[in-house]
Amino acid sequence: MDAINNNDAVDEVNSFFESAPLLKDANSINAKLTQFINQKSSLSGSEGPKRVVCVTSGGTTVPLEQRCVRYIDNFSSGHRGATSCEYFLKSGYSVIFLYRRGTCQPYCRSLPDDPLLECFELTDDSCIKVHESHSEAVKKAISGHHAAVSGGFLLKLPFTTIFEYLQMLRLIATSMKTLGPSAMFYLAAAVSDFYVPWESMAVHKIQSASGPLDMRLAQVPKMLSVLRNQWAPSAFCVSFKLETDTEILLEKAGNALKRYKMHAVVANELSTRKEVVILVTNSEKVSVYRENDHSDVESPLIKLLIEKHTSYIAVIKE
Ligand code: 9Z3
Repeated sequence: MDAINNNDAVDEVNSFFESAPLLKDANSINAKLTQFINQKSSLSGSEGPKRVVCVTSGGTTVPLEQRCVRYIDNFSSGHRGATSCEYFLKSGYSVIFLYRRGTCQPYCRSLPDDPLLECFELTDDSCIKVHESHSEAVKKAISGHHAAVSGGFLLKLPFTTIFEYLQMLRLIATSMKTLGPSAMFYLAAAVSDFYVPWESMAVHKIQSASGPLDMRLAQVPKMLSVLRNQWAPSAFCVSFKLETDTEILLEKAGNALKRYKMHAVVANELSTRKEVVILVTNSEKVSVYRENDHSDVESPLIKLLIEKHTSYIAVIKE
């Protein structure tokens, strides 16, 4: 029975990819990934290749028209992903940051919403100068970002739609397979559960004169099992579970852990997500709090996850 279910799941995944619009720039994305990962594989230490984490961040969109005017969106500011990326980098990990275009970026958290217009000003002789009140934040953003990118520790890859996200995740995961247990997936992106299959999608803008819109959404196949079983079977995998109803949060997180064979699931509730998360593993459920109102919950969370990743690598090596 399990084998039949598994085959069905694989068929659904294959048909999702076969019918998805082709990923633009797939060749250049692949080239960037190969270069980034080869560099890490060649830098092997006593525990194996250098550690690399793929952090996903932001929400995926579901287009309603092929020449898209309207789309359904998933909530995520990208704050969790961007903040986590900084903590992983600080701990010596290299990061592939798969993020939704326009969402929060690593090292930019303390900049205002419109940094270009608010942080900079024109001097009398038409030069550009950093506004005094933002100068510390701008210096921190530039130096942090520059050190990570030019040092070859951070690769940023943007997506918008569910089609782009899943195709890119597959490219990343299959490239990271060579890293074995040194690879980690930290899947904080808010991924659409439902979508309009490309072949049944209206080509042009849907006309409002046709009256109320009746639309059937198909279920996005569960890619977590494919990631675990096929794309990168030795990688350490952490997924996120978001609910607005605390009553069902832990049960859902536990189900995801078992069903998709995750190594850990981070359970969070929408309104308290910046203050507390619950780390669910096979052996325990640990509440992780931020230290105070000015600190990040991602700091203790990433520390804990890195400890678990270390034990995981040690066990696999035995
Ligand atoms: C999360 O739960 C993230 O922690 C948040 C972060 C999206 C809440 P922000 O970006 O928020 O800082 O504003 N991400 C996963 C959400 C999700 O869609 N999970 C799926 C689910 O819950 C599993 S992949 O079913």
